Amino acid sequence: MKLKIGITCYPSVGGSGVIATELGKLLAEKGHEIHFITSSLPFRLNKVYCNIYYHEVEVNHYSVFKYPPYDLALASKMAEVAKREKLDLLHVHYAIPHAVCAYLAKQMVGEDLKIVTTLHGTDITVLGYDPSLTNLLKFGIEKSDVVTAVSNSLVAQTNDLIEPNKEIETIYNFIDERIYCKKNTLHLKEEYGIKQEEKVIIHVSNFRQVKRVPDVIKAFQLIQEKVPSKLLLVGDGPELTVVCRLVEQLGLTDKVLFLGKQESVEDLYSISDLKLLLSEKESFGLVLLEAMACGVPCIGTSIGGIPEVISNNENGYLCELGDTTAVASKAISLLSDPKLHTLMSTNARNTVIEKFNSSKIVNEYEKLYFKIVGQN
Ligand code: GMT
Repeated sequence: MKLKIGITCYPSVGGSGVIATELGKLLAEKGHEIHFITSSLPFRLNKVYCNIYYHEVEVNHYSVFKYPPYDLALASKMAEVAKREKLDLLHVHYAIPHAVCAYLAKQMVGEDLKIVTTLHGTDITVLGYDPSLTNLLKFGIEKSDVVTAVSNSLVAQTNDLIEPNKEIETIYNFIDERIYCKKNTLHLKEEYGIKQEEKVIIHVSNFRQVKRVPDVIKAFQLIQEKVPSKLLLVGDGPELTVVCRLVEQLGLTDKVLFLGKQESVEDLYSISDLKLLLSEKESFGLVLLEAMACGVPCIGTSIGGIPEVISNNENGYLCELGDTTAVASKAISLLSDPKLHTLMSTNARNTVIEKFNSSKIVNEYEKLYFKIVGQN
């Protein structure tokens, strides 16, 4: 049986937008009809798929309203599309506002419209601490037919913080293994002025405070004293100026390359030897999977869902938050031992193929959908 699925996410917000879009694309490849109901075209939806439709949520700016009513416009669009296209379900990413909007749409359309909500972290780890929103968050979760979260750690955190009267199931994130794999992009090293014998360390994020990018710089300072290397910083965000200043203060300007936002990060991972993700909050760390799929071992903090992705000493290393000396020491031994590096690199790719296999994860979502629409 083929399903008609509405998908709502923040189309331009990092990992959650990526997962929602990639899931839609893979479900469409399996023959389902996908309707994205979002404020703009999801940024990974970059080619024509005959069974993927995009419905833009438009918010009119009436001078009488101080705030444009995005949430209501979204709920209304969800209801309109669900009714016209006879959707079986809405799969929304983020409880607030998307699950609440979906519930409103369901009230308008009827009980047959099912709601699947996926929690990605920021909704819980930020909004969950705002007492004015906790009850709404709980409501959105409880009114969904099925709720999933991207790691066991996020399930536990949601249960602790929100105490919803609803079971939350873990469905891990995934990447498209056909796109994320090691490519021959060695020419990029030369183009960036990196010597072939220099090691490349990479960090990719949206430079929010929680990503602790200054820790990446501090660890790199220690690493480059022992191992000839360059650091690639990919992404942009509020902390960028702080990071630039720190790089200058530490005299690392020649060794740190600020690449800004990049589309084909797999090309950059293909010239990288190590990835650092030293966040203080991270429900999963999708960028780890992207790197690991390209055979790049990672060092991460033992925070949130990161230990569910990095197995210490097997496909990378885990360090305590803020312990940049430990990060550097692990990095130096890994980068100085080619045999160990090859082993970790193979293990990293295998972890993605085995534990986070995209067809396996998409099947898990599909199974849930069939269950709630009554087709076991
Ligand atoms: O990390 C961010 O700032 C973006 C955020 C998002 O909403 O896209 O990422 C969250 O969802 C990703 C996809 O599930 C996870 O891989 C990230 O770990 C998670 N971020 C946080 O928990 C801080």
